[in-house]
Amino acid sequence: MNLEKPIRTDWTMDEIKSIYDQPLLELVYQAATVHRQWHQPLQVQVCTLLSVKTGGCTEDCSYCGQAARYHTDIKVKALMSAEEVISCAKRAKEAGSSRFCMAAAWREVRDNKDFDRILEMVEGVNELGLEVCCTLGMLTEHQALRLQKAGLYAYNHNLDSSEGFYEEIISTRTFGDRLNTIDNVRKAGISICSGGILGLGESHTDRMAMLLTLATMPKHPESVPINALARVKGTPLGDFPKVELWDMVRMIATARIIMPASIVRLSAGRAEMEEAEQAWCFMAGANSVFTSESGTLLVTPNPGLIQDKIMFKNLGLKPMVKEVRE
Ligand code: SAM
Ligand code: DTB
Ligand code: SF4
Repeated sequence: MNLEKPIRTDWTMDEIKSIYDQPLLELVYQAATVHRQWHQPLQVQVCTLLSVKTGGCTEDCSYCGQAARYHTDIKVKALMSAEEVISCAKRAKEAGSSRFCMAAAWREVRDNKDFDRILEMVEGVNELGLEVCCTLGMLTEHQALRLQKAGLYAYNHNLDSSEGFYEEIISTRTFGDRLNTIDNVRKAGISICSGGILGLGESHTDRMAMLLTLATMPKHPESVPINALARVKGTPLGDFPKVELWDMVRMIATARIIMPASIVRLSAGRAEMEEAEQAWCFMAGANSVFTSESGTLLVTPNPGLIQDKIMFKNLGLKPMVKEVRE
């Protein structure tokens, strides 16, 4: 904990704008300075991501290859068995991950056998001594509590974009639904992982507005994933332009400055980034990445374990052993 400067939850749009709009190198320098006041800058949290249920989702998120209504090449895969998932988590731990995130292509959690199986997975992964995370769609307060009791450490639920832009990309749920689930997760005492995606056609103001929502929550999300749109053929955004590196750097740096204690994760987009480009993101304050055994994120490519090992060595980075919790 940095005692000199408190964590602020009263940021204004004007203040965020004056940080975000700075000349890039000045912004990166400031972010790198804040990063060093709050974190060990050479430690990067490695979070293994596993898609435990893939595709066939009823939502219409226009960026997502797993939405059933778009014609993509993605193969639908039923919910994995708890044994399979737990042995994957074991291998992730051996390979240096400290967090294991299980993702399901669901709109929301239902109180059925599948949820019981998820709870079994959470228990098993928790017993391995890993920080267990899930991202399963919307949750009620009661479901969040059941997950917490099973040993869930964190829940990923992204805002994705600004409130104003939200309905341009998703019509089957609202921004308010997202906030409601985040509230339910918070009430259950689970750590929050929430961020968004760049490259959906949003403006810089939308990006800042999303950061404002995150940074003015009563407590900042403990992790903030910043994703670049992973373009999936067949989705409405499949042929959108690639997100510029400097846009990712600007977003990461601003997030680092306004949410200094949070883990900022360089999430989707790494497959299309050179090592030197990723290094800019780490310099700007990113201190977490997603990895996976399969070399895919959920359904799109991601650097493999070996490639990341080489990058860590080249940049002098070390996998974070465990997140320091306030
Ligand atoms: N179905 C649940 C939900 O939407 O909350 C959990 C899984 S969903 C794949 C988790 C997050 O992945 C989404 O909220 C979104 O931020 C991100 N995501 C999905 N597709 C993406 C893409 N093509 N590019 C970048 N991020 C993406
Ligand atoms: C997050 O912020 N990014 C991850 C995770 N949370 C679950 C997912 C990114 C998905 C990228 C596209 C895909 O592979 O489906
Ligand atoms: Fe479904 Fe999640 Fe993809 Fe939206 S982002 S379509 S809710 S899997």
